[in-house]
Amino acid sequence: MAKREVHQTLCRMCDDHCGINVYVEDGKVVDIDGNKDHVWNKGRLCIKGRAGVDLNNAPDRIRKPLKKTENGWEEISLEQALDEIAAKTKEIQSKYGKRTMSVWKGEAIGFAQQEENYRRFIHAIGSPNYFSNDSECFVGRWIGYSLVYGRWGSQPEFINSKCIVTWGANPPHAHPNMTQQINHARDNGAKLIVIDSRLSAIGRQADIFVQVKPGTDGALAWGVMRELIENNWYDKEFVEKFTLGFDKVKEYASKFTPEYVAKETGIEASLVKEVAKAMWDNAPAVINYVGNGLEHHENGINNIRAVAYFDGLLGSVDAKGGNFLPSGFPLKELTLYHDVPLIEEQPIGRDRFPVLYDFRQECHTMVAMDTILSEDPYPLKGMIIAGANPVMTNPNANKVTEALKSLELLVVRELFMSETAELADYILPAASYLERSELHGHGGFQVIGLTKKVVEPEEGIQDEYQFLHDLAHRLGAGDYFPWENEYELNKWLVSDSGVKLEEIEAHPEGYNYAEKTYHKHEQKVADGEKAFNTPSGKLEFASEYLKNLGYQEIAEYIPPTYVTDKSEEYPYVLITGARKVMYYHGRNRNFARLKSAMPTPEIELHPVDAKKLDVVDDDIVKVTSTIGSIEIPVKVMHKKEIGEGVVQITHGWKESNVNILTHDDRFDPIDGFPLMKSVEVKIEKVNK
Ligand SMILES: Nc1nc2c(c(=O)[nH]1)N[C@H]1C(S)=C(S)[C@@H](COP(=O)(O)OP(=O)(O)OC[C@H]3O[C@@H](n4cnc5c(=O)[nH]c(N)nc54)[C@H](O)[C@@H]3O)O[C@H]1N2
Ligand SMILES: Nc1nc2c(c(=O)[nH]1)N[C@H]1C(S)=C(S)[C@@H](COP(=O)(O)OP(=O)(O)OC[C@H]3O[C@@H](n4cnc5c(=O)[nH]c(N)nc54)[C@H](O)[C@@H]3O)O[C@H]1N2
Ligand code: SF4
Ligand SMILES: [Mo]
Repeated sequence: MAKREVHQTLCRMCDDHCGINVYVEDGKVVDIDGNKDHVWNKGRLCIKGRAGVDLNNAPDRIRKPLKKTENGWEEISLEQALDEIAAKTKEIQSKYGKRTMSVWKGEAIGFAQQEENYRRFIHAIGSPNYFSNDSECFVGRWIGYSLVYGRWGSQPEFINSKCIVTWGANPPHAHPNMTQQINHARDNGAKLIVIDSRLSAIGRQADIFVQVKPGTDGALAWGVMRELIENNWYDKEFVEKFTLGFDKVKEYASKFTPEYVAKETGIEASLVKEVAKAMWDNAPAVINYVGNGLEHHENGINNIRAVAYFDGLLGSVDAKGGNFLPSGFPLKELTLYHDVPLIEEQPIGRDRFPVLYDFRQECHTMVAMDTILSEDPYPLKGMIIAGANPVMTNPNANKVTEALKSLELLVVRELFMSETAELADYILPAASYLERSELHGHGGFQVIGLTKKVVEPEEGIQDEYQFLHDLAHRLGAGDYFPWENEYELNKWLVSDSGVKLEEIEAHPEGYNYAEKTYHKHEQKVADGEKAFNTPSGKLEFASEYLKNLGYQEIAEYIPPTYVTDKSEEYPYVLITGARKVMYYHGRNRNFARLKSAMPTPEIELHPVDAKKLDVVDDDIVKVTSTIGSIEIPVKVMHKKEIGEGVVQITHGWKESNVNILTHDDRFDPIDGFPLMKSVEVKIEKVNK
């Protein structure tokens, strides 16, 4: 009988990094279950967790480097692939300039060390052009919160909270183990308020469910603020000591009467006060948690900023049971922004969306495709994509395909033949998360952990670090990649922290690096430091920085275009991307055990709309926006689940790619996030 080994590591089928036990026999992953000791998931896994076995052993996994030839894909050796990619990169850089090469990292390789590796690499070879999925992911929230108090309130302390308010978030599908923490808080008496355009899984459990029309959350937030201020339900001491611009908030909020909010958002007027009262009764142990639902709108950032204001009014920022601000683990800096800023090389999108670049130092994916196609302000000729599938995940998918096809060099690092990989000149087989090793923190618990390499990848398959190391050495930038392998890099990363990598490794349940302390702003002021990491050092209701750039100084509410400029031709409002627990963007449809749970795409429709369109479940409709059409099966919802005139399609389906309909030229003006929710569409029955 084969000997069975158990390795304790972290799951990376999503970015939540649950603790797992991986069972290995004869060098092969045979099973995965939950690590009961891990601080985050306490032994629980979601349905994707065990499917890590399927991912690693998938029969359709790409195992050899592939080169596109006139006769289709040809298998080549890794050496040949790296040599040819290096030669082509040199050719492009000498012909058009160094900045015409770029990299694009995707969700599948995460947000920490792999992201920094790619930033380091592209700067090391003289180009500023680092793109990532982040310019359509959490960065809208990150910037919205950072503008207000210098950090993103992403580590809510559910367990001690007395009132949890979710805005456009869907934890049971998107963050299953976070949902357990919310449930524990409720067992301890916490109130749950859910604000969503659909009656989602968490909405069903809520004490108060508020069904807003898409893109109108800002009106509700201002309405709730008005109640708080008019009733004197706010933390005067905090506002006085730590905030800037309260008078402007007070004045602007006064317009948002419950009746006006009801008209804007489509909710009952009485709910506005109910929400405000629940917040005040439980302050400061109140969490306002913002999800993806407030991004992907033309007014996203200001709606998010408006929600972030609650942390100031209620004093919940860094409060026990509020939005906790963790102290990060002191990793060494892997990026080269201090040494090689490359600003003079005009990072793509920086002039168009300076706020995104200021805050994130990354180029904008919404500008990438136009730059490739127009060569304005300069050509972009080569791209290395790792862990992303923009053909399925970026707006205006037809344009994405056209642009990526026109590159002189497209390298895609993948496990599977994705829609984007199909367009590549070279596909390099990438190590799965079970075949590489990286550091990951759980800020809310102040712990750090190491995902371990539990099996060796087959020959020809490389982890991201090894690939960048080998390519950089071929391109004369080897000095920037001195570590022999990823493990050595990890050792270097922790070398200033006072903690050894081995020590972190010995704590698969999470290595606790710091005790939690609250209200750190108070201590900072006592120490003569700035209370918050904003230009003024205060929690900024009013932002001089934004004002100077020509944006609204306070988070003004701008109604969505589908309301202000109602279209007769495109009468429905499409929201996209509501997560389904078994899928991950375009991923996992090749795993039978996951696909059986939801075998086809679907458009969620209100029963009245279904009647109007004369359709029932599984009928096919054609959905058309101003830029494209798709066909998709119908799912008729209960009348309470979705608003009349509102429809929802989850992205990631090849046969009905909703991003053919979404817009890359309509965006939030502050961060440039694309319009992928509140998209105007028309719907017709397809007679088959
Ligand atoms: N299974 C699975 N999990 C995932 C992912 C995945 O693809 N699959 N993706 C991961 C990633 S990268 C991210 S960024 C997170 C996202 O995590 P979440 O934001 O928590 O998840 P979403 O499903 O995007 O939730 C968006 C919710 O907003 C609602 N909504 C849409 N428009 C509006 C609006 O205008 N106002 C309000 N109030 N609600 C609105 C939708 O109905 C939906 O319930 O999920 C992560 N987790
Ligand atoms: N319409 C619409 N579109 C959306 C959204 C929405 O709400 N609505 N949400 C957006 C959001 S929040 C995000 S984050 C983006 C995500 O968009 P992307 O970053 O493009 O993410 P995925 O589609 O998951 O692509 C990941 C690819 O990496 C591959 N992969 C898996 N594991 C590994 C690995 O270990 N290494 C490597 N090299 N590759 C691997 C997978 O096979 C997959 O093809 O999508 C966005 N797109
Ligand atoms: S929530 Fe699921 S997919 Fe995400 S890390 Fe945990 S088990 Fe893995
Ligand atoms: Mo995301």
